[in-house]
Amino acid sequence: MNIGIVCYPTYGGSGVVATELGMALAEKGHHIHFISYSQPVRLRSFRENISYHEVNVSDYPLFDYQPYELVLSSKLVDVVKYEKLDLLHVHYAIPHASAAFMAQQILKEEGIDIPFITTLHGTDITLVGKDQSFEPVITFAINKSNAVTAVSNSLRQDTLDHFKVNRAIEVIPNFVCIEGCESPEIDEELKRNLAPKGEKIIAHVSNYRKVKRIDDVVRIFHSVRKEMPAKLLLIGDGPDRHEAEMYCRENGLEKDLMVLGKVKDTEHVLTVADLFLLPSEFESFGLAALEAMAAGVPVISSNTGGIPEVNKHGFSGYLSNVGDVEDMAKNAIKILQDEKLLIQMKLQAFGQAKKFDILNILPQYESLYTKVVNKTY
Ligand code: GMT
Repeated sequence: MNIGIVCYPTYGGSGVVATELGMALAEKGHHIHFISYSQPVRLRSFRENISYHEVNVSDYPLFDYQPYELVLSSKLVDVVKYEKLDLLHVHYAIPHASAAFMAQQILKEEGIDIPFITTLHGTDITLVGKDQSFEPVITFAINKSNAVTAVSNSLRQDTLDHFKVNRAIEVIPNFVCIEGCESPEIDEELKRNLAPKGEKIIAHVSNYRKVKRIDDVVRIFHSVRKEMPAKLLLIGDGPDRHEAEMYCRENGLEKDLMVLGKVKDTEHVLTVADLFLLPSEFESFGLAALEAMAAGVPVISSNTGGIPEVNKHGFSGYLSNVGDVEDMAKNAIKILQDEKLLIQMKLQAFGQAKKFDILNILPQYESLYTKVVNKTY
């Protein structure tokens, strides 16, 4: 199949999922066209069957805000026509779903029929989506998509609760590559560099926005640090990261804080961690937690949104109510203080991640693509 994938190119989960999906489909022989305003960060190298089409928004002084959605729609028209696409798969509703609908209508005038699938990822529905100024367009674009998927049951339900949806929404969960992918070895040298005295390593990966509750991350770490030698690895970047650094300085924890920023090989770095923290206010899925589990790292998380579908309490980690830093710290200390439990939880976290192996998820997308293209959906 000749498939156009529209996504955000950044470190956010939706862009990661879209890129990994496209790369896996290309490996299976599909022709994949990534369409975005910049090359997706996870698209590490160009391989057979993959091309990238950049959406260029020129900086015209008349506009205070450049009309990205219109430029994207025009680009979609162009790519569908000249690359003879069978299907568009857009990740994140805003503004990708409405841009795809616009392109579809333009192409219809020219006798070209292009179906599009919208995958809802989370903040497009739960945060931004609930902003009334977006609501009519999102509702319309969801209802007009040829198929809609959500990354968890929780997100599917949220969409039904908050929008006037008059169509089916399928759940196709996010995934990681385990079988058939090189499983990253624990980098002992990196571990020694980061924790020279064998300190326990606690990791967090995010875009450091309010919803991630970075304050809770450092407070949990502070409580653990009172009980044992430990290091905190902060991976990724965003507005609240500075606050975390300030907290650590003010509380004498700066020597135990490692700020790694936007590393490209997160899965490699995660292998050195003993525990992963995800105390978010909301997560439709929690891809960061799944990636940690795939690296054999147990997860201390909140129990919000789709996280309980990924992290299993007492098995792959522990879940607590949002903001219950005390409970999260207690659970973290429990795992880290008991070597036997830690080893068992590491194995179980990996076992739980295996359920989301791309081998199980990819056929679900392929089957949906076939049905949508053959109009049997
Ligand atoms: O978490 C973010 O802030 C980024 C956002 C995105 O769209 O890139 O993530 C959302 O999609 C991910 C991939 O499906 C999910 O794993 C995240 O849980 C979801 N984030 C939220 O719901 C806050």
